[in-house]
Parts: sequence; structure tokens; C-alpha cells
Amino acid sequence: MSTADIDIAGCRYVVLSGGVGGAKLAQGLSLCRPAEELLVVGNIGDDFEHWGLHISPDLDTLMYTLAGVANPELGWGRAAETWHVLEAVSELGGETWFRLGDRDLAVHIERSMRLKTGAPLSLVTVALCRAFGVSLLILPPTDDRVRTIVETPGGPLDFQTYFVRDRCEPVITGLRYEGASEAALLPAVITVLEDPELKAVILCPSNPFLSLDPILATADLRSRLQRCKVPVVAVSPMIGSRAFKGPTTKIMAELGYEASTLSIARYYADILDGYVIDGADHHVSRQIEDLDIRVEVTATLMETLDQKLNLAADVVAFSETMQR
Ligand code: FO1
Repeated sequence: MSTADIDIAGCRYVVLSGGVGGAKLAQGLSLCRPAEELLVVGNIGDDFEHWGLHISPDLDTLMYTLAGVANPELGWGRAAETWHVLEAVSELGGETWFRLGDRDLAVHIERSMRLKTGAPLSLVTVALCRAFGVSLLILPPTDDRVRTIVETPGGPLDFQTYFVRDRCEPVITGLRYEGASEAALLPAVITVLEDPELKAVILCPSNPFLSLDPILATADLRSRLQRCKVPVVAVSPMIGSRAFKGPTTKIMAELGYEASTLSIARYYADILDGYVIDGADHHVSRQIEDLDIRVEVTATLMETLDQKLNLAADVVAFSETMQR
């Protein structure tokens, strides 16, 4: 199979997603739209090499969530996990700050072996998803290497070192998406974005800086979205000033942004036509509309399958009410 054989026929929605929050919305979308209508483009800025293996945390979170095998307690990795290899590595004095479970490890081994034989990440991802019975298409934005680098007063850190090993403790003075501007957008993504049948681009409730920006920075996808002919709709990752998960609030403050639904709307004002916000943020609707962005107020918490489905259905219905 070559990248030209990736089946994009029938794609109507391009969904940009990071890990946990994005995976939940993607799951909701998969419950209200046929799988062939959805192309999920996942963040690869978090990818790294560990134990000699290529790890793609966000692609895996999407794949595991959609396959129904995600670990709900950890928010990453697989359910019903065991840790025998990690324990054995620890006994050898090896690195254990990044916890790879036994079942999860199988995916990293298989991915790394296929990459080593020269297969591109997109095709490896398609093959892994197929093996897990995931019918909707999950792709990286590019087959080239993109890495999120966190600038700190102590020097640059790769994303997982900052996020997991150092528990997001260093102050962020800047973020870089190494390789993003030189990367080539996947031909399948370009084709779908230019397809006259495309209905909308959806930005999942993911961290704007850590999860969505590495995708948007890839081959300047952001300016492609400014020009694209279909509505671009985002779901806010915040409820009031509370981020769904992770260090969004701390990072936004360190980068000089107020951690709020409104400030994220401002940040994406150049690409957004619509913004889905939680009822807790209804008081900023007017200010968002002043940015020339239409607002849908709904319940954005996604703890149950019903909540995921309802939010996804709202997002789709909202996108159908607008045009560019
Ligand atoms: N996050 C942690 O906080 N600690 C871990 O030990 C850890 C291991 C891990 C293994 C595989 C994987 O796919 C993800 C893993 N994550 C872990 C989560 C992950 O690094 C981040 O949550 C994402 O990169 C942020 O989206």
C-alpha cells in the first residue's frame, strides 16, 4: 500500500485533535457520523524516541479511545495493562520515568519496526488502526518529523521530558515546533481540504499550544484554513477558567495569555467561523461574536458516551448553519 491508496473517499469533516479531550470528541463524532465521513488529524509534536522505540502518544490515545481499549484511569495507554517489562527495566537500572505498559509496548514495537523498514508514519497508523478495528481514518498531519520543543530558563526540553519527566514544572518561555515549517502536509489531508464535498473543519477541545498548534504549524496549515472554503469550528477546551485536563492554565499564563475561553477565541480568531463554548462561559458570547466568530453555547463536559455524542452532534449541527 502507498500513501496514495489511503481511502479518503466520502470524507466530509477534518477533525484536528490532540490526546484525551480530542479523542473524546472524535469518539462522539464517530457515534453521530458514518466513519468514512471523518478524517482525524492527530498531533505528532509529542512523539519521541524512548527505549529505542518511536512513541506517538496522541495518535495512540485516539486509536485506543476509538477502539474502546483506552486506559480510563491514566488517560493514556491501554486498559487492563500490566507492567512486567517496566519492572524488569527498573531492575536493570534503566529509565522508567516514562511508563510503557506491556500491551502498549507491543504497539510501539510494531510501529517502530514498520518505520524502520521505511514505511511512512501515516501508513503505519492506518495499519495499526485497522488491527484495532478502528474504522475511521486517523492520520498524522505529515510523514515528516515534527517535534514540540519547550524553551525554559534551563534550556530547551523535548516535550515528553518537560511534560512527564519534569511534570510541567519548568517555566515555559517559548514553544517551537521543530520541523513543522519544512514538513510536507500529507497529500490525503490536502485532497480532503480541497474537496468540494468537505463540510467543515473541527478543532477539538485540545490544548491550543501543545496539541493544536503543532498541527496548525505543519506546512502552515493555519493559513490553509484561513483560505479554505468550509466553516472552521472549534470547541473550547476550557469551562470557565478550568482546563479539561493537563497544564493548559499554567502554560497559557507563562506564555502571557489569560487562561480562558475568550482568550483562546482571540488566539484563533483568524481561522474560526464558529466556537462552541460551555454554558459556564455564556457571559463571554458577545465578546467572541465581536471577533466575527459565531457562538454556540452548550454542555461541553464529556465524561459519558452520551455527553460525547451530544456535544459532537451539536458541533456538526452548528457547522451546518454556517458558510464561508
Ligand atoms: N504520561 C505521564 O504523565 N506519565 C507517563 O509515564 C506516560 C507514559 C505514556 C506512555 C505511552 C503514551 O502513549 C503516553 C504516555 N503518557 C504518559 C501520556 C503522554 O505522554 C501525554 O499525556 C501526552 O503526550 C499529552 O498529550
